[in-house]
Order: sequence, then C-alpha cells, then structure tokens
Amino acid sequence: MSIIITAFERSPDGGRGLARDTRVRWALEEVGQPYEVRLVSFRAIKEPAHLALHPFGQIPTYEEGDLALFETGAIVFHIAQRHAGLLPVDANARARAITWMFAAVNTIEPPILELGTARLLEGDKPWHNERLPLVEDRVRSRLKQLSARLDDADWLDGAFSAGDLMMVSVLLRLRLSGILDEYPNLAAYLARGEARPAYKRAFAAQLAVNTGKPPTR
Ligand code: GTB
Repeated sequence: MSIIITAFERSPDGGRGLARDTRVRWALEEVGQPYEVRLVSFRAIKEPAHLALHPFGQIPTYEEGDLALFETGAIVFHIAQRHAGLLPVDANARARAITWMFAAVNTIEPPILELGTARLLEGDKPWHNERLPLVEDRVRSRLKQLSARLDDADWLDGAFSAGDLMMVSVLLRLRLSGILDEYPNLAAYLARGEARPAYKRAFAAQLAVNTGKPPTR
C-alpha cells in the first residue's frame, strides 16, 4: 500500500531539514519504505481537506490506505512498529526505545521550542533580554542530563533506534544556537545521526523540494 506524507511546498527553513517532515522521511528511509510527498502551502493546511487529516492544520501527515495519522511521534512509532529496523525485537529493549521517543518529544523538545519562540518571536518585547537567559538555561539543564546519560555511548540504549531518530531530530533544531557545542558528546551524537545514509537521503529529498533541484542519489 502506498504511503503519502505531506510537506511544505516551500519550507520556512529553506531546506535546512528542520521542518518535521524530515523525521518521517528519515524513518521511512531507515526501514526502506518508498513514499510519496504531497506538497502543501501554508494556506492549504488550514483548509478543510487538510484539517480532515490534521486537526491542528500542520504538516506532516501520513496516509496509508484508509489510515491517516498526524503527530510525528505517532507516525514514526507506527512506521517502527510495522517495519523492522527501528525498534529492537527484545520486549524490554523495545519498551526502552519507545521511552526515548517520548522523552524526545515530551521532555527535550518543549524547552527547545520555547527557545525558538523566545529568539524568533519575542525579540521586540521589553522583557526579552531578561527572559532569554532563563529559557536558555532550561535547555541547558535538559542537555546536561541527556549528555550525562549518553556518556560515551554511540546511541541512547544499545543499537540505533526510533528513540535516537526522534532525539537527533529534536536536537537538530539547536544547531544554529551553538548551545549544543557546549556538550561535545551530544554534538558527536548529532553528527552520527546525520551521517546515517537514511538521514542523508531524507535530507536530500526535502532539500530538493526547497531548491527545485532533484536529489542526487
Ligand atoms: N507536534 C507536531 C508534530 O510533531 O507533528 C508539530 C507539527 C508542526 O509543528 N508542524 C509545523 C507546521 O505545520 C511544521 S514543522 N506549522 C504550521 C502551523 O502550525 O501553522 C515546524 C517548523 C517550521 C519551520 C522551521 N524552521 O523554519 O526552522 C522549523 C520547524
């Protein structure tokens, strides 16, 4: 059954891979599933046809036959459940990998998004300069804990899993801030994720949309 995801016809990040279709593309590349992309505009995602797929009017969505999903955590989990390669077979190791997926979207991503909001949308507020260091410190506090847990391991719990895919995807958003470089093991973890052939294919595919040039495989 063919898989169709949605992505921006023109991503605000210009193809830096930060829009959330990249993590879904990455998961599909890791498990070797072909997929199609329906490109949508910012206007189209607020229209009834898209809202029927995504109640919050966002990308990405995922369609497979009569199944329609939204929320990247749920989409990546679905892909990982259906296809081998992203979750361990051992039941306990599988549960731990799923735990890391939740930790990525529920514990690490929120302060990172808050930092993005503070930097991009609140720069003109009179309290901005006072608030920014507080938000940065909330990010640092989570990164410090994550860095301590990762220690010198390659991945969060044994072999690469959907937990790492989600965590790397979430951390990528910090790249330009420079904060990640304060935690060399996390910076190296990110680089390991980006070096995976499946990530490179996913990145190239979304970049091609945003530059109009076909990906070179
Ligand atoms: N929790 C949802 C999920 O994980 O699927 C969040 C989905 C989401 O935020 N989607 C964004 C969206 O559709 C696109 S990725 N926004 C439109 C809207 O809400 O109206 C977010 C994004 C956009 C741009 C950059 N960037 O330029 O760096 C990074 C991330």
